[in-house]
Amino acid sequence: MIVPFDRLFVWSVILGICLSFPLNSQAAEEPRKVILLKPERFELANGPCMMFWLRGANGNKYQIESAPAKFASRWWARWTPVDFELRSDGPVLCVDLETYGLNRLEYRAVLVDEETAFSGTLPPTTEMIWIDPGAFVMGSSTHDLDRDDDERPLTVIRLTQPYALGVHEVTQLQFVPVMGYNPSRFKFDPSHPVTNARWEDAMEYCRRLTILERAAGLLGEDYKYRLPTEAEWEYGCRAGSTTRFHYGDDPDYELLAAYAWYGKNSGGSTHPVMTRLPNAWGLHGMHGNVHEWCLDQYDFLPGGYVEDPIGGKGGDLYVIRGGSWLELGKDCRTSDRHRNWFTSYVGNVGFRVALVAEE
Ligand SMILES: [Ca+2]
Ligand SMILES: [Ca+2]
Repeated sequence: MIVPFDRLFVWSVILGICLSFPLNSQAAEEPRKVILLKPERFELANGPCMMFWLRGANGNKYQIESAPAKFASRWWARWTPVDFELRSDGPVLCVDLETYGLNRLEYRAVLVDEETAFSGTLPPTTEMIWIDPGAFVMGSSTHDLDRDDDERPLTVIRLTQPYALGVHEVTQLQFVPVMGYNPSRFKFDPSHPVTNARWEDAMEYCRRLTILERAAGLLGEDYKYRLPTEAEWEYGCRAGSTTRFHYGDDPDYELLAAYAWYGKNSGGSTHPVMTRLPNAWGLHGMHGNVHEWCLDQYDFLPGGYVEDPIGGKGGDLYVIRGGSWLELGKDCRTSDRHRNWFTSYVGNVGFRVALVAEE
């Protein structure tokens, strides 16, 4: 995936300044080429930021990863969800304007070689449901006595582009061929959703699936997989409904067990996908089984009217949705919002993929 340079301004400012400047770099961690970067803290008018210089060959594509130094063992995670391509031999000054208040203290650049970066194989077909553009109200009303504060203010959202969602959560059967390992808490049946996948693992799965399906002629260059935004997730879950669950309000949670594996009926584990009733658009597991990572950083709902939102000034907390085998019924409601450190491995969190047009 080659991303236009200016695309990165969404996440940060990358300035191409060709100056001679000392660079702390070393080759390590074969087969991935890794350049450890030496960040420096600078004070800007609106707060501190981190800067570092990257030297590489013109045309090389790098993924910048960061780690919170507070962890003894580094938890490298993507700084940006996109790769960027050097347009000169560098050095290039990279500025992380979003670091203040966050834990991104160490940085490295990993050379992206899409031909050899991984040895994954095509997983079983990912069945997708296409969803037309449309508008809906995100959040919950005062009629919902179990609503949490972060489900308001109600926000009118219009999704302007068609997209598709996986019919079910990504299973271990799908995850393992692509990623080469199974992180799941419950491994006794590969038709269970994958769990213990970090946010960046889910993002990497989407990136690899895109490459694999394109190489096999199953996916055009103009489409890609990624995590759904929180708005895409809730719109898909609602399937036109305005009630607490996609099948109705269910005030006493009497019907939930027919649609969801959750704390009251799961027996303390995940279950094979598509073994509860789907919503009106044919999506399974939108309530329960595993929480699902979204693309967005966690933040409060903006209120008002928003088009195609991608939430996000919440730092390293990312949105998970839908409840899980572990939760109470209230935590499986359509509008209920959860969050997790994007570096965390959790036994009740998985994901489903979205398919969207390449920008
Ligand atoms: Ca789910
Ligand atoms: Ca909540």
